[in-house]
Amino acid sequence: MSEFDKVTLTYFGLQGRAEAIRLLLEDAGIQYDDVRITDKEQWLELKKDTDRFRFGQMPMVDFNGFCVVQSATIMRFIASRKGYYGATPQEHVLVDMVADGTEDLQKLYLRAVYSDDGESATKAFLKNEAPVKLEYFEKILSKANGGAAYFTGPKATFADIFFFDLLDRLTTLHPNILDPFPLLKVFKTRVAERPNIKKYHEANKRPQFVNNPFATKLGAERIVFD
Ligand SMILES: N[C@@H](CCC(=O)N[C@@H](CS)C(=O)NCC(=O)O)C(=O)O
Repeated sequence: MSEFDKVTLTYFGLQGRAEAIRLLLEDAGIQYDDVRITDKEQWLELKKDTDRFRFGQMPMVDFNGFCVVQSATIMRFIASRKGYYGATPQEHVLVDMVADGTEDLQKLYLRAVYSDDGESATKAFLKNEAPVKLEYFEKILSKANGGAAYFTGPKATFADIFFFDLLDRLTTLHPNILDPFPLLKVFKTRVAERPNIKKYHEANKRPQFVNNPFATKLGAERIVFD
């Protein structure tokens, strides 16, 4: 009996913090039920179940009765079981550094898109903060086989998939944001071309909304720069 015999992901009907988990499950070829909560009352009822939703939040993934919350913890659990966490202790640490760096950038992104002055805050983020952070990722990637593969070398890890998902969100808003970062640009294509990820994207199974459309107008729209 394995935790992966029956996997159920529960989240809102959004990409949001669940999309990197979906991508990892897809890439690893793990079958899962994708439960998308769209009714507020239903969520408020589920939120009370703190045995399963320990912090009253989603995403939550039920691995055959083992309920895990916190998106990064969920990815780390899948990664450690399915070979997406590096081959040596040093690689493992590098994977964690890239994942934690991705979370830092994701927090800046979320703060901008969900701020009251969403569009101008997001413009400022995409013009100023994001490129500064992306430069660090470009350099880290260059250190692994000259950027010819993934952040820790030839094999993709959960950090690659997590970072890819964030790049996808950034380029949705600002299609040219990766122009100064040639390695990141090719990296994004490399991950998108992974067979199971490609299949998932082509199947049009992704939730339509990147972010909560009731809390921000930003998500699928491009930001228009002057
Ligand atoms: N650190 C948590 C954050 C989870 C989180 O903020 N979840 C939000 C949606 S992205 C949520 O459940 N909001 C509804 C609520 O708090 O009632 C993670 O990474 O999973």
